[in-house]
Amino acid sequence: MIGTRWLGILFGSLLAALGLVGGLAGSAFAQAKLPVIGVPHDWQMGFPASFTPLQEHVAALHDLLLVIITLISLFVLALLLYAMWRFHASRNPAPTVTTHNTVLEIAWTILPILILVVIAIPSFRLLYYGDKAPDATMTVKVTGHQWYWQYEYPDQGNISVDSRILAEADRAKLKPDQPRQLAVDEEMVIPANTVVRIIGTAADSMHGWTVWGFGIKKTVIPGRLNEGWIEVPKEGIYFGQCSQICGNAHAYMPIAVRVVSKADFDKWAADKKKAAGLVPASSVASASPPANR
Ligand SMILES: [Cu+2]
Repeated sequence: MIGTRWLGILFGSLLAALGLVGGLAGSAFAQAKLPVIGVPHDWQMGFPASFTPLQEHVAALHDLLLVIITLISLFVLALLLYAMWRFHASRNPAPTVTTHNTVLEIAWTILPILILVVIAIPSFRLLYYGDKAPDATMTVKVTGHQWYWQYEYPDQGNISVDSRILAEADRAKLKPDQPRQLAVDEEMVIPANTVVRIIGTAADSMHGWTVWGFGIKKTVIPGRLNEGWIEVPKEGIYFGQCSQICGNAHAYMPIAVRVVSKADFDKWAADKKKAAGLVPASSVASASPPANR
């Protein structure tokens, strides 16, 4: 017979297990016109669609945890209802004085441990999977500023792009198919099907470089470099927002990523290099002055 005190202990340990579960879970315009892919839609529930392998793994772990959490919650609910019914004063006028049950106590210690191990294995695997990309093809350095983003490309001659939100009138004129408050003047441009290492830092306050559906949410911190990676198979335009309260224009530093073919990326990078005066002077005699320097 399960006493109410034991139920209290059981409930407490299950709540602790749930807390741990929660802690571990927790979680273009171009040469050719690109589709706007990574935007929220009306009546969406759950995660955004997965656009990178990393986000697919995040969604899979979330689904596993959801099943485990649901089963635990239903089990606890059933125990509570049973205890309320079975041990009601009218049905149980003389309460038992039993205080220990060794088998039960071992069971409610061992079972939560096993559940946590089952959760910890895929959780840690995912943490390390998203942590670093040893085989990255290229690197983009993301710097958060108050209040815009800067993208530098050390593998492309250190070209640099400042990315600022478009005023609504400009967006309607220049990028009407992109959502207001998310369209920027210059997107971060990366090639599709390429492992891109993201290193992030900040110039002033902390910012958060987060793109929905990419599975990446990097808090960028002045004086530090944080690393992550993305690989986006599908060409298109994706959006995100700063996810670290960083000051009074925090809401106005959206992130836009333009994923293009490798050929288009090379062309874009070459144009940027030329504009920044990063190719031999003889071949750019008529180049305009550096745009971003
Ligand atoms: Cu910010």
